[in-house]
Formats: sequence, C-alpha cells, structure tokens
Amino acid sequence: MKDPKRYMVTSALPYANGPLHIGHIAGAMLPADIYVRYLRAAGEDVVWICGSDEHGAAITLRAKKEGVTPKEIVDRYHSLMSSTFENFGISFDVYDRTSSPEHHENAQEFFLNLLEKGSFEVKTEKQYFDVEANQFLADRYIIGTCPKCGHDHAYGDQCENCGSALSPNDLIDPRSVLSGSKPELRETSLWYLPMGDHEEWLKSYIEEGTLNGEQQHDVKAWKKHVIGQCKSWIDSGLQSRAMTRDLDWGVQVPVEGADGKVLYVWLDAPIGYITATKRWAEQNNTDWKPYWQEKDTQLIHFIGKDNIVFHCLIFPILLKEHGDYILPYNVPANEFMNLEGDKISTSRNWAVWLHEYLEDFPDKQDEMRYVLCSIMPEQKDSEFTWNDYKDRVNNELADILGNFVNRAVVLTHKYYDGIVPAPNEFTKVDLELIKVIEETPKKVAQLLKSYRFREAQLEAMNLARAGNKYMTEEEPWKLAKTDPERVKTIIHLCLQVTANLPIVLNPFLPFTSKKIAGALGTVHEDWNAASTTLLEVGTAIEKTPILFVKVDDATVEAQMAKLEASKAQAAEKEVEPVKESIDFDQFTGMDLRIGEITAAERIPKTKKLLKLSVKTGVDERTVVSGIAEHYSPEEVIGKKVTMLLNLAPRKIKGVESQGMVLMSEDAQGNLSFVSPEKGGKAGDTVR
Ligand code: B3M
Ligand code: ZN
Repeated sequence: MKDPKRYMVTSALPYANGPLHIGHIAGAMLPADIYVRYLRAAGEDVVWICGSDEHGAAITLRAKKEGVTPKEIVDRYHSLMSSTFENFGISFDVYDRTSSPEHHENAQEFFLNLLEKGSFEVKTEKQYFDVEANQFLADRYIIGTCPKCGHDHAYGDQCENCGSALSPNDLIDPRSVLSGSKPELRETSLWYLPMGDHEEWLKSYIEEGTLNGEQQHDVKAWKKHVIGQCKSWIDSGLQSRAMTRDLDWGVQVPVEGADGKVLYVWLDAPIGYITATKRWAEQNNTDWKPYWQEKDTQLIHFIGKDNIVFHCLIFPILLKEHGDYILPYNVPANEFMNLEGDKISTSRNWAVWLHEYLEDFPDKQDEMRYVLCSIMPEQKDSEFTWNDYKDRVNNELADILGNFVNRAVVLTHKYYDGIVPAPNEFTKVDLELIKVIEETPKKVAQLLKSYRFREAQLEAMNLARAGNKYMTEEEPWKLAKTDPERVKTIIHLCLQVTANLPIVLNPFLPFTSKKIAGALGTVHEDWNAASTTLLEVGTAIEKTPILFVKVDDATVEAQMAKLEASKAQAAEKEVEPVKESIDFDQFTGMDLRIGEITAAERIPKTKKLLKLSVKTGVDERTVVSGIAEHYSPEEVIGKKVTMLLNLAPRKIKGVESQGMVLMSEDAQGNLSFVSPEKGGKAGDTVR
C-alpha cells in the first residue's frame, strides 16, 4: 500500500463514570500514544484525538447510584480523567467531551444527514417499561437470564458471561435494574439501522480490505482476532440495531415530536471523534476535513476488544452512508488486561487506579508505561501483577537502561571531565555495536508501523542491552591505566548509544528520554536524527540524574494490601436491589423444610455440580446442586440444610433434581448452606 499523506488516530472515548485504571490505558491509550509519538518524531502529519464519553447508561446509572445528576458525574470524571491523562504523559492533540453543545449539534447534523438519505427505518414496537421508575428500559437498564448460556445477570444489550449480543426482548425473566420489578411492554417508536443491508460490502471490506473493488487497506496488517470477531458477526447475520433510545440524557433526536428520545450512545460517541477533530482544527487554525475525508489519510482506531463491532461494522456503515468520509484503515484492538488473577472491575474496585498510582509513585510514569507496554494484551489477554512490575523495573529499567546510561556518563566525567572523546580505530566488536545503533531505529519503526508495540519496545531496549553488554565486556575501567587510547573508543561508542537511546525509547519512555537527551544536549523527538555520530566529539555533557530507583518488597506488599482492602470495602457496599413484593399465599406456597444430606458425589464432566441424596422427613431424594467449587462431597455428608421441596423437578446434566438446597451467597459469589442454628432434624418445617 502507498504511504499515506496524513494519519487520523483515535482512542476509544472512556465513559466519564469513574476514574481511569491501567486497563483503559493498556487497551486504547498507551498503544496510540506510542504510535503517535513515533509518527510525530518521524515528521508525519498526524492528529490524535480522544475525549470523555458522557452519555449512555454507564453515566446515568452511576448518577442514580450516587444520588446526583448525570451532569455532576460527567463534570467530575471528565476533569479527573483529563488531568490524569496529562500527568501520565498521554499526549492527545485534544481531549474533548461529548456533552458539549458543539458535539450535540454535530451528532444531530450527522443523524439528519443519514435520515434524509433513508439510512434508517422507523419501527413502532413494544419495549419494556418500568412503571415505578416511569422509564423505558434498554441496554444496561434491564437484566435477565441469558437465552444462550443461562447466566442470570445478562444485560439488555449483552451477556458478559458468554459475550453474546442481546436485545431486551431476548432476556428470560427480565427485571428492571432501577426498581427490580418486572417491566411491562409499552409501545414506542425507534429509528433502526438495517445492518443486514450492508452485509455484502462489509464482508469484502473486512475480509479483503476492498471497497467498491478498490484496495482500501492491507488485511494482513489487521489483527486476527479483530477479523475473526467481525466475521463471526457477519456470518451469523447482521440484525437491525436501534439507533435511538427513550431516555432523557443524551443527544436529542432532532426530529419534531421526538421529545424524550435521544441518540443511542454508540451512535453519538464515534461521531464524537469527528467533533473532537473539529475542535482541534479550530484551536490550530486549520481544516479538519482532510483528516476524515481524503483518501490519502489513514484512519486508525485504537480500542479494546469489546468495542470491535462498533468500530469495524457499525461506524463504517454510518461513515459510508454519509458518503463524504473515508473508512477505518485499521482497528488494532487490544484484548483485556487482568489484575492479580482477576478481571479488572470498576464496580468491585479491583483495579490499579491511575491517579492513585501517580500519587503513590510520583514521577514514575515511565515505569508504569514500560510495564504496561511489556505486557500489552495485543493478541491475547494478559495480566498485571505488582511482583512483575517490581521485576521489570528492577531488572530491566534500573539494571540495564539506568545502569548503562549512568556508567557511560560517569566514566566520561571521570576520565574526560565530561567531554566526548574522539575514537580510535574500530575493532570488530565496535563495528558490531555500530551496526546495532544503525539498525535499531529501522527495526523499531517497522514494528511500530505494524502495531507490534511489545516487540518494538523490546527492540528499543535491546540497544541499551547491547550497550550494557559491550561496556561490561570491554571493561574500560580496567584499561584506563594500560590502554587509554582504547578507552576513548569504548567511551565514545557508549556515548553514541546513550545519545540514540532517547530517540528510540521516546515513544515508550518520554520522561526518561527527555532527561537523557537533556543531559547530553541532544534531541529525543526527532527520529531522523538517529545516527552513530549523533554526539559530536568535544561536546561537554552534563551528569544525568538517577533514572530509576529500585522497587522494594515493602512497596509491592503495600500495593497488594491496598487492593485487597478496597475490594473488601466495595463488596460491603454491593447489595442487590429488592425484588418485587409477593403476597402471603405465594410465600406459604413454598414448601420449605430441613433436609439432611446422606450422600454426595461429583457429576462427571462438570466443575460446579454435586449430586446429593437428601433425607427430607417424607422421603429421600436426589438434588443437583451447584456447590462443587465450594464444598467437597465428603464434607457435605451429614449436613442439615434448608430445602425447597415443591420446586418442579428438572433434569440437569441427565440427572433429575427433585427440589433445591438453599444457599447464601456473598458479593464474591461464595456459597454457604443455610442451616438451622439450634440443630433441628430432617423434615422440620421452615417458615
Ligand atoms: N465509551 C465504551 C467503552 O469504554 C466507550 C467507547 C466509545 S468509543 C466511540 O467501552
Ligand atoms: Zn450468556
């Protein structure tokens, strides 16, 4: 493919409903920051935008939980997020927000444009409505049982257990998240995007990289998991998707009589990319259009894998329907980053929050950037642990990079008063090192252009590794007395390595690179300046500050303790909403009794199920219970438990289960029997 004239880079707009954690950064912002810092240094024309996503249920539900207005929520988190990004060295050209009047106007204009072109279908249909809360329920406002996997907390738009895309009408036993009540169906009208009409061209766009027969992008440069996900959506048939919601927070549908209706957040948010670009252009007195509308622009979306369908299928449909826009050139989505063996979760407070990290580790942005890039979930999920953080900082940043730069600079001061010495004739090892200096920028650039950031960082660090090894093996300190001329060559080359490091490391470690280049009086933001003679003979260099301080065990322990404590606190706050009230007859209709477990065995090929025999006072029966991860068969025998006797029998994994053993469950999902406190015997009634 031809080289583009300019790059338009976006990072997924984070919801302004909480602080930023390492998962956000590792997914959509850090890779883009690395990529864009490289492009800028290479002299490319690039604009990188991001902003807060301030609409949708993520915001309104958070506001409800805290008892404040959505506006208060987005104002609070937008300002926290923008300052966190800035402090962390995330170098967006603009960080915008979708609640701005300019964005509302821009999104409405886009919607009207498509409306006029006939891109939407209006459908009047029955939607779930919560009478108590006086609100229609869509997306995360409604939960129920997933029809695909049976998970009982699936949302109206998606089941997080099996990943299926759902609509509220798919849910079994739907309940309102607002009141816990069973919603009723009410008529309303919605604007739908008939995605099925676009299947054909999307297929060739995704699978061949062509659009109207023209090569649009290089499919081989797309990540396999991104193409795989798109293919599976297309292959299972694209369903029409509602592009409006009956809600009062969001961008108003700009049509007469559409009061109380807003654009679907996933319609307005990607348009937010365009709004942000317009803001950038205004601030810089330039035209935004070429960045979105000229064919010689590469449009690149950095996102997490849960956003793939929106960026690879839905947004391209909108852009193409509009007609003036180019389509994404690549969507290098990342997978997820886990934390200490568990999924990162805002609601369970299982996260390393970036603003807290910056408080606990002031001026240690590069340490975290380095670790996150080393384990970036490019092809599969990865895991952050504090022990790994410690190891990488100590063994790689401090022992290799910091140690090498420090030795090169200190020896220059010791032997030559800080003046770069002239080299003598180069030996074979010298020439090998020179080759590494020459090759590194090319290799790193190639990897960056293919969105392989882990390898790119490794390759850049290999220059420091090569320098470190060279110095250790050449041992200039031993030759200082016997062969001072040789020492000049060694130190000269070590200094050339040192001067090239801030150039190749700048995309990854911008703070450190600035420090090193500052001390040497060289550049760090000009890729083309890399050279084996970057530092001129006779130049006076300053002493570098200490670049990295080692992390000790106490620091790791303190962070682990902090994680555990905040998780425990969050668990205390987590309470399920009260269910709809039932009358007394419904209650007495349940036949609850004490049972005694007399035998138990695992059900083969299942992880969770035990087959129990329970004495009930009236009979002895079989019950299948999902407790195998919490109790072994041996330990349950003889236990007195509470049973629901008259639950209709059901077959589970081929075994008929006659009734249910009741369990208590905490916020972490730990199960425990509900047993009579003073003993009791099988057959005692419970009421
Ligand atoms: N706010 C979703 C997310 O954080 C979202 C991205 C919008 S990008 C246009 O998963
Ligand atoms: Zn499911």
